[in-house]
Amino acid sequence: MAKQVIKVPDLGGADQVDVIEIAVAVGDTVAEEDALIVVEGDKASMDVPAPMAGKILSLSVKEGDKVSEGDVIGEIEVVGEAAADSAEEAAEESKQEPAAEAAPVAEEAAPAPAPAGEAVEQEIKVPDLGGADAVDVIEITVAAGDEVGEGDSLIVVEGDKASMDVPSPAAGTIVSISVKEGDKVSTGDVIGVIKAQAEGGAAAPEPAAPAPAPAPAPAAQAPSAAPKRDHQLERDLTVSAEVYAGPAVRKLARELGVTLNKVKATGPRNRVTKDDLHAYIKEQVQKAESGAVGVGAGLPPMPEIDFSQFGPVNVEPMSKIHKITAANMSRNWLNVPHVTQFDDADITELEDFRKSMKAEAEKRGVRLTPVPFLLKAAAAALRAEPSFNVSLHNDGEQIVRKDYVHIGMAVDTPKGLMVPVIRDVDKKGLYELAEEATEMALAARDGKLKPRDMQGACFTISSLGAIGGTGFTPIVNAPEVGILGVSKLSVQPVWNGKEFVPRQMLPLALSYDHRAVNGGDAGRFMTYLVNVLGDVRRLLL
Ligand code: CAO
Repeated sequence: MAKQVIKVPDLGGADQVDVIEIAVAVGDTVAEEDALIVVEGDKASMDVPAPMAGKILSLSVKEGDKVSEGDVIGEIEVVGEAAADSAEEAAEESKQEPAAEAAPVAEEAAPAPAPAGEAVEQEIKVPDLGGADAVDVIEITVAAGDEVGEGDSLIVVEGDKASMDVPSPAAGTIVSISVKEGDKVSTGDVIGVIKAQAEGGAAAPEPAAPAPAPAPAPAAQAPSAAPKRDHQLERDLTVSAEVYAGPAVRKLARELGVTLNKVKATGPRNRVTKDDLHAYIKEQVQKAESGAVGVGAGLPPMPEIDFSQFGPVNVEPMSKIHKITAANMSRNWLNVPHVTQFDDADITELEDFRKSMKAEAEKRGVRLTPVPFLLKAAAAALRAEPSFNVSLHNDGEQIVRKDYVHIGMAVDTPKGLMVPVIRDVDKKGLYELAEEATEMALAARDGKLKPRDMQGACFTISSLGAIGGTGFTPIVNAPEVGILGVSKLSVQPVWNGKEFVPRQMLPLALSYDHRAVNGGDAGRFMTYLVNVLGDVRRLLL
């Protein structure tokens, strides 16, 4: 019998990946493509499949090891001619047995395991179709004389809602297939005969499950071929109904967390094959490893550009915060359907008041900038318009209504953007908010914020007023409902009904998650906010 070393296949560019699972043991008999070990790179995991059907002779890796493409992970012994020959002989012998003796066994109980090497002819039956009846045979995947492994697909049937494989009940040689494409079959129908190779009794046919309906084909004279995975097959009939794939492929897809309808099918009648699944995983690993933008979003990856061809450049690593911000921005931009509403708040009186209070604030050691007023006004608006103080639940089917008002404040730091959260803003006074905003901004710039200091906000304020600009469209910091972008205050001529008067106008841009709230909710929130900023006495109401 021929031996062959098993090597790690092309990992799609990944290197030194972790062995996270050993799926077989020495002595196991496997079919070609069966998963032997599972390896995991930084961002994805994949099976290392058996290069051929055979018996595992040795495994030279263990969980936790690191492997690369081409590394030897073990040896497999090909089940060669010799085995097939002895199976033939055994089959001849078994044919001498009177068929009548086997019949009652098939109806009542499991047959005794056949001695090692003995081949038994058995009928192959359509397994439980999970309630479907008279389904179409859409594909014949084997022919008489073919060697198959247990569980290998023999024919593919298709009901109203899905297609499924009829798997081989045992490893062995196909003697005949008695159906053809276009035929209709039901649970229990005989579709062919297999000469099953029993190995030391281990691969003996499964106990005969009582068929739900009598088989219309000739009465069973050999042990029933009912496969052992009926429950699995039932489930397979109901999942991803639009995708054509066999149970083995579906199982692998589930294990790998792959949504089958994303995989490009190359099999007959557009069926997803194991190779398709591996190709898909390989592509994803490649994309993930290369850090390509657009993974999973169906977007074409960004082209790789060598900027030095245009002029001198200096390429430096991004800070950790910058990388996290970039990932969050992409996630939020792609997941949240944004709408941005604009308005200008007339804060002439607010500014007069703020300036009149500055000296007093300074005596208390507090800087009274517009930010604490914005925090207080936004908190009042969230309380006044509770339909805006919400988040979309993770399941996309529920709305979370909040009875607290925590507001995030975007802070520009040398290491990147940080958003500390000020809690219970509605319950705090202006001085307290001014103090806390200053402390939080300092902590952010000194890198002293704890994870909890940046969690739990209902809403965020991003003020670029001290920097400049007339407006910008901020990105919602999901799962928060919205974000207020504040630009630079400027004096504008405003018509008061009789004349134009100079007023200090603050440009506001409110971006919100249109899945969680509608334009009406956002419009009412913004109008309330603008009115409160226009007359801060309203905060007392
Ligand atoms: N228009 C005009 N002037 C404004 C203003 C506005 N909208 N907002 C603030 N100012 C003034 C302040 O009043 C202050 O002047 P005075 O000292 O004379 O009062 C001056 O600008 C500087 O303010 P500041 O920046 O020190 O403090 P702040 O309270 O306005 O802002 C903070 C604090 C933390 C929000 C701010 O420092 C910051 O980091 N902003 C950047 C936020 C950011 O990066 N957003 C983008 C996120 S999305 O990419």
